[in-house]
Amino acid sequence: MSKTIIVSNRLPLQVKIDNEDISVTPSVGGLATGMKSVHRDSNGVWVGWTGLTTEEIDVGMQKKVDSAVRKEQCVAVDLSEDDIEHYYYGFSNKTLWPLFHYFLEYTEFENEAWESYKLVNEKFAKVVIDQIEEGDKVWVHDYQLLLLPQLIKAEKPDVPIGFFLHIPFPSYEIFRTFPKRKEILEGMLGSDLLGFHTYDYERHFLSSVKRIANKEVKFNKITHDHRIIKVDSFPMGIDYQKFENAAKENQEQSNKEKTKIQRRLDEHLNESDSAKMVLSIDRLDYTKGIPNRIRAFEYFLNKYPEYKEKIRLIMLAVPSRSEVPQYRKLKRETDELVGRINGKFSTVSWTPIWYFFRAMPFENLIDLYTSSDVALITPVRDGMNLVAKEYIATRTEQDGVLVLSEMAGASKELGEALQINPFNFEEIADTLKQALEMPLEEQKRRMKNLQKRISRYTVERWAEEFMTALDTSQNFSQYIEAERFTKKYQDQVLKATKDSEATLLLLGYNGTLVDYTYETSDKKPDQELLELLTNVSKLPNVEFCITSCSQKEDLDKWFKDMDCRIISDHGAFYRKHNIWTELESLKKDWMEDVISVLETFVDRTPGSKLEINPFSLSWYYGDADIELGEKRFIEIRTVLTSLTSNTDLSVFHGNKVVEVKSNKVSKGYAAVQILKEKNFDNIIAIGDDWTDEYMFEDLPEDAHTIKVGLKKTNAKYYLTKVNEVRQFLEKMI
Ligand code: ADQ
Repeated sequence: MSKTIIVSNRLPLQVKIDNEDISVTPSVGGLATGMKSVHRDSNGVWVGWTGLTTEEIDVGMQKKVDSAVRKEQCVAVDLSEDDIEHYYYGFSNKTLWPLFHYFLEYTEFENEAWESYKLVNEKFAKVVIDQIEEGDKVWVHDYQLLLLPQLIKAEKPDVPIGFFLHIPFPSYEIFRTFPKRKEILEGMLGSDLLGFHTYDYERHFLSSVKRIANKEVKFNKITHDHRIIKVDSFPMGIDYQKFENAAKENQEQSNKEKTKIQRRLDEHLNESDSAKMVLSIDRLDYTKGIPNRIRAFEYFLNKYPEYKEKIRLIMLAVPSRSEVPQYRKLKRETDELVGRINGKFSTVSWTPIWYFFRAMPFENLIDLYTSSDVALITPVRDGMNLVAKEYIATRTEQDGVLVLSEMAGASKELGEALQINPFNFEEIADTLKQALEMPLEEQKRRMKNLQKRISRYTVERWAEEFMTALDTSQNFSQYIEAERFTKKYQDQVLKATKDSEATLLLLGYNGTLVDYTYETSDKKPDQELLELLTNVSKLPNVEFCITSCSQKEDLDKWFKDMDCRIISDHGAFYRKHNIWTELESLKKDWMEDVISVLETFVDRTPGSKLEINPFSLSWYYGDADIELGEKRFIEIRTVLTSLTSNTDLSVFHGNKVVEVKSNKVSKGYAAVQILKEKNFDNIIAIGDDWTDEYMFEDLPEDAHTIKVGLKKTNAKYYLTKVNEVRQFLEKMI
């Protein structure tokens, strides 16, 4: 039975070794819940680190740990102290985390950490590859494993790989500053499906893919390495039921059953009718905007002194990454700020901020959520922020107000929350006042809508939608409207060829028989291809013709002694029995006018160039800024279409090229002329570019037409790469 292999830095469990005893406790976090249907319920395997370094596990214990972990459907990747120091605290948390959260001033780049990051990604790849069986899928999580998809794809090209990034993807202007930007993108592009929390991250990623990796991007699809990679947003949700049920139970508890925290919270709320509680919960991380929040709270108390002694900010911060200097600095700063403000405002009976620096058990979290009138969540950057969603789920009476930073991914979905800019203290103070004074009806109206949305799009649903998208990611037929030229179809065409009296085989050249290149001098056929074509030319019932956009002089030189036909220059010239003829006598008097138009575009679009061919003009913008190129392309198309109306000229758009040529020059027209020579009872046409599309269209209905590459086509079938064309010809021989 096929399975999904989930991969994340940490396994969803805690391993403890006490003398000879090993205890393994599964964690109940959001991700583990979301993945349940993919992992626990369907034979899945989770690959990751146990949390114990190899130095912490005695040699004799290693096997026992592995088998204890295995019982939880997990497989451990062994990491040493050194790995954790450089790959985890180093590259992941001192480089990628700050960079992706726009903290350029915190972003360190050290080669040693990068080397360790590569090495650990390779360690993960090895373990994952060992687990892969026929029909399996892989789902990789998060920024610690950005290189992993490509490492797996290189070894297992047919295995569908999904990747989800839990943190923001930064804008191109930030990402471009990073020394290993290309390597990171290449790593991610090993995936078949890439998921982000929001459309903004998706858009930033695609922009970097276009500009840095120079890949073709159409809407949310990237063509890379003979594959189509789909990029989409999947906003992660929470286990809604769990939070809602816990909140309901919490409300039903009698006084005796209440936790200590709950009793203290109640005391505060009972002090006066107007006592209010404002809650913030985060990991202690500089991205969460904690100092800004405290300062904004101070600003609020100064601006609205009537709230003194009535309002309390409960700030819960979970210790996090304290090995990284910036986190220690943040801890000091937070302690000082809380101390200063409490010192400044406290009275005998009131302290404005209650600050807890620790993790809390689940029931205490629920106490806090259900007791707070306002949740004040003000990250300066946050991939999603699940705390905001958890607060909503616990408001069973539909009261309470969420004040949320517009920099959190969650803000895109939570439109009814009061949204603030976390750098604007004035706005935070005023919004906090608005939240505290919001009429109950309005609270309910907003909360109801928020609940409706996040109770529908839960973490389980998130995982399901991602998996469904991954399942269909390799079905290219939906994008290109042709069928894959599988063994079954190949056998049919080969049989038709064998049975035929006379087969005509039309073969494109650059991009069909050799890998596509812009440079003419690099297009020369290799020895292997020459031998292959020589053997094809010896087949008694097959006549083949190379149909190319290249110039006749080049083609003539490359295929000097080959017994084949050639159509050159997009279909302008034809070689048969080594004699060239011009298929149409063509006028060139239009060229001068069009050249002057195209030259103005070359001047205004740095990196673009004009190519003057005997019968056509081409404007290439492959080296221009991608977005400027696309913008100019739209302008040029409009100008040229009006210039060429009522003439026998046509304007075409190819791979970063606009071409103007006479309608009479076409591979389709040329191919039809060959068909007039003789009665071919079997026709096979293989080509990769837009000029071949005319040939596919003009050939008789029963011709076998095959597109090379993943683009929308008029052909019946498609192959993805040159190698597959050569293998097909090999079979024909
Ligand atoms: P985090 O940065 O960890 O996650 P968040 O999404 O808010 O941020 O999740 C925190 C989780 O920890 C919540 O489930 C919360 O209940 C829990 N938690 C917080 N404080 C706690 C405490 N003191 N005690 C116990 N539990 C506590 C990263 C990204 C986010 C993204 C998530 C999921 O940074 O942007 O939303 O992954 O993709």
